[in-house]
Amino acid sequence: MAGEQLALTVLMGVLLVAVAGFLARMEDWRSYTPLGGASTISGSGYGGGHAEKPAGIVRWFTTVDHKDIGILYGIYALIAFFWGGAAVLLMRAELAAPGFDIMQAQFYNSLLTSHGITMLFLFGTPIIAAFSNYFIPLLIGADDMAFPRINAIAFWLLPPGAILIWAGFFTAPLGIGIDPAQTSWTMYTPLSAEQANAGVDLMLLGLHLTGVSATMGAINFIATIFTERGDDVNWANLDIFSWTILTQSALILFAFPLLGSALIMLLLDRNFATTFFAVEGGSPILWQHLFWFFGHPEVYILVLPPMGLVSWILPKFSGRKLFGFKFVVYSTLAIGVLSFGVWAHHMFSTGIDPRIRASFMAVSLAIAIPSAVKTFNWITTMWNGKLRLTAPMLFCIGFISNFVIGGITGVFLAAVPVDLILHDTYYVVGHFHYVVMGMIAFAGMGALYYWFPIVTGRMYQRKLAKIHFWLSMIGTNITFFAFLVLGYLGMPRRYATYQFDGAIAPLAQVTTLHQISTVGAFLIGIGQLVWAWNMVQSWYEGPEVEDADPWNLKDDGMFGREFQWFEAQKLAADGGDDEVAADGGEVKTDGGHRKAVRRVDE
Ligand code: HEM
Ligand SMILES: [Cu+2]
Repeated sequence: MAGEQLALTVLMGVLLVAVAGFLARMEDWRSYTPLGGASTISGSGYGGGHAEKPAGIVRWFTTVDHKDIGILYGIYALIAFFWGGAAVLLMRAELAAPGFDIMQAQFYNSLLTSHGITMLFLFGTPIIAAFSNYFIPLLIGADDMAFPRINAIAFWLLPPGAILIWAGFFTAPLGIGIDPAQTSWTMYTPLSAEQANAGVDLMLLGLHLTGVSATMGAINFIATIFTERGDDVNWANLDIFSWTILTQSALILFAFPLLGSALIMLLLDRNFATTFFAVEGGSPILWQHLFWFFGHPEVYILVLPPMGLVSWILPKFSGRKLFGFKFVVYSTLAIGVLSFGVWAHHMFSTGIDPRIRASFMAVSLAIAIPSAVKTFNWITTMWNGKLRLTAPMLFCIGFISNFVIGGITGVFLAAVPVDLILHDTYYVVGHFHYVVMGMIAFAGMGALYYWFPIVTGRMYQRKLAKIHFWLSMIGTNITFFAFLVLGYLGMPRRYATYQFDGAIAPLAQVTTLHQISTVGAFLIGIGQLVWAWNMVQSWYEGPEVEDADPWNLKDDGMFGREFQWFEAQKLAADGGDDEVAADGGEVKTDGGHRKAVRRVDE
């Protein structure tokens, strides 16, 4: 035994020395300065002159360039999206018939848990970070984030986080007793405290890492937006997307450390016999308070930036400026503040004092006001506009119409008497899926299409993009409208099977609605396959974008700063002198001086 350990230690030592040796021998790794990476003070990088990025895989592992990190976030989020999507298609297949047909309850529960956690923490937050990392510096005229290296570290905390969160699925087949967690995404105690399975601990640790990552990112965005704006960007003309990211970052700063603390308490309860959440001597309801004080702001952490994306993209294809810009900003801030005052609307049925319930109901209803302000501003922006139904615009319009259903169902739930009937039914699941799928994923897709030319220099296949939109839109509404109806029929959420007493609930109808919803889910899935094919094919072979204004935004005076940057980049590329361009030569675009930074390796 001791001999084995000694051998293992020696082996690890040799491995470490080998890695250190490899790093030391890597060409120039110390002097590697990615473009704009260190420009916060001098604006021209350090180490004298430019250095080219390393090629291939080393570039992606060492980059601190905000654009590269944005792409990394995007790829990571999309891998998670497919994982979460695969999990849910299995679940929907199981629910197409009432009994246990293709899996057992344990596996269903672990898919349910993985789906929720993955979509919210590994897809939702990172897909937003993908856009904010890539585009915020371009939109505010900064060379990079305020802390480029912290930016890279924040991203690199995520892959280990995902591996820990998913670990149970990889270790279950090994038969070593570490199974996927079955706690659902809310991790309610006492269930989550008492499930004796190390997979739960791994998941909690992984979640903790993603929270640290999000907090680091938020601090970076706040610092960037406060200190790195170009000379001509002030608070009054800061773009709407940056405003929503600034608000989101503030919410993250208050919410995620709280989740982190609650997770630690849960880990202590599980492993060190503390009793924070114990039924005797502690309180399971305490978990719900802590979780939802984080959890409700989290839903706005997820939805505010997509609202910002729509507020930015929708006017471009309406040929008009965003209507009531100031009010869109104010409503963003109002939602941000209010979102910390409504957490107990997730706990109406836990038996809290009716007077407290009433006040939480009032604040929850109040959130509908700034939400409606935004909706009316979007509609007014389109009113009498010159609408162009490109793929990004279709996704924006789909976003708004899904928000109407998602928001109004939320208002119903915020009313205590209604909630007491519908709580923990499929109605709640329908409500928040209209928001998370119908809004967050839709805005993400719209922005992906809108900025595809900037990121890849190519255009996507427009026809496939429209097919993608219609499959997603129809699929989303079939799937989640069926959920709302299922909720009214009394179908409880989180169940792997359903067998009602015919006198209480009509089993035949419930089964039909589940089947409808399963068909809808598969439509969404097919849509995403079309999208994946379009992205990959167009990235390699799509027609190159010749004009820096692929959307003809100049005609309407809507040529945004990120496209100005794109134009400057193209001009510098056509000018032929790579060295100068790579070093950040000054190029004048309409407005002010901006750095022409170009990726030298492309
Ligand atoms: C007008 C705005 C909204 C109101 C009034 C509202 C209200 C509510 C209420 C009262 C519940 C609790 C229902 C229950 O469990 O019985 C709920 C659940 C939920 N809402 Fe909303 N909501 C709104 C917008 C949003 C948005 C924008 C998101 C997401 C970005 C969202 C995501 C969720 C989620 C994830 C749940 C379920 C949590 C769970 O139990 O697993 N909601 N909403
Ligand atoms: Cu809430």
